Amino acid sequence: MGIETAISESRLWTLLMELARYGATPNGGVNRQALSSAELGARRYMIAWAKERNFGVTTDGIGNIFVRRNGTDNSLAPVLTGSHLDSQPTGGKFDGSYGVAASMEILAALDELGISTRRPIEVVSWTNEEGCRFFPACIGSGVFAGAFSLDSVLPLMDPDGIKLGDALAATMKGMDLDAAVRPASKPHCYIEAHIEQGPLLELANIPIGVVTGFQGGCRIKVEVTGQEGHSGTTPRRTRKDALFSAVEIISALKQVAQDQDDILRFTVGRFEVFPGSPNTVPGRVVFVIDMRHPDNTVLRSKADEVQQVAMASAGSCSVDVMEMSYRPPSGFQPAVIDAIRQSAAALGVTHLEMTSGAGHDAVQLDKICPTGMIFIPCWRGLSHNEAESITPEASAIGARVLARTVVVLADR
Ligand code: HGY
Ligand code: MN
Ligand code: MN
Repeated sequence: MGIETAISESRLWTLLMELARYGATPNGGVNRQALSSAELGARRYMIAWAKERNFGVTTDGIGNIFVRRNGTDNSLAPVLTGSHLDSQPTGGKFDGSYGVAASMEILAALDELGISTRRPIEVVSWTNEEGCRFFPACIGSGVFAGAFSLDSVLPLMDPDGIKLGDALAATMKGMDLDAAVRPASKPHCYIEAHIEQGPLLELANIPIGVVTGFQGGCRIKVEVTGQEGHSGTTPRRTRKDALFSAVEIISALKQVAQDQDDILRFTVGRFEVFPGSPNTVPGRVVFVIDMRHPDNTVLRSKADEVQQVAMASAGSCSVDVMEMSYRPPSGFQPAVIDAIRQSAAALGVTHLEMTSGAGHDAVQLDKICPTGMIFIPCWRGLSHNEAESITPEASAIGARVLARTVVVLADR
């Protein structure tokens, strides 16, 4: 009997709704930011769920959670699957938590059927995937993959000046896993199931996306400096209004980002005005650009253009442009994505090959082991929005393809 037969749509939906209670917002979404008390609630739920079923639970120095189901040969590297529990401030119930819940459902289904796998299987929840509270994104998976050192991320601060190290210490205390440190070992492979966060699968009416790679992305911080002044007395001709200059810069950059084929993704999601008093001319404005494109040459040249355009549009203010992160487009190795394709075919499920517009922890894992992703459709492609939604049926189809893929790889 194939593992997919024991994947329960209702049990998985219940798990998703249980996780959605942590950080639930009145508009039906979640505010479960990394290392917050709301996220700790979801972490503790996941740990309790695992312990009730006698799975091993460990953590590491950055607070990633690993739930382990042993195989017949535990000397072998595990198959790792999962995603993240942290969310955007006005996030949806399924971004990240779908991949964690679907992976947990696989362990439950394996136990229900009494199936043993050769390799151990580990379900992971990564710390700080979103990168909105603590920048950069994917810190937990990045430390695990060796892209960031733990020492370099602990001093990072959130917008309120809280250190990542301090928030992590509170979360570690709350998880009560001090004695359960995961022994350092590379996974055999990593598979992540995630909602598409875009419209393609729903538009094509196809239930499964086989993710072949990622578009590139960069974050650029722009600081505009003018001169604070009295709003009632400072004449226009002597003003150095940082807000007006920032608006000029963003309007000019919007033109630069206006590509004909609507492939470039250009967003200014954070915009801060200082001192923020209605009767003081703004002396400083800081905003962050998130820009993405599947072609590295285009992305690189657009990122370079930001500097030139900002200087040219700053008027009487000065401007400082800092490239905070740059990640070129990448593609997955064939091993895992071939296994996903074969699982979808074996289950008679149509799939669409696609690159991911969003970043995911899989980008980090791809650096250390064969990696792949499975997408499921979400309503109108909406995500990073409280109205984010999926159907129980779509959720189960994704979990069945994930389950078959995980078991096939765990028996290799
Ligand atoms: O920003 C991203 O692409 C991811 O959803 N955190
Ligand atoms: Mn996500
Ligand atoms: Mn996200």
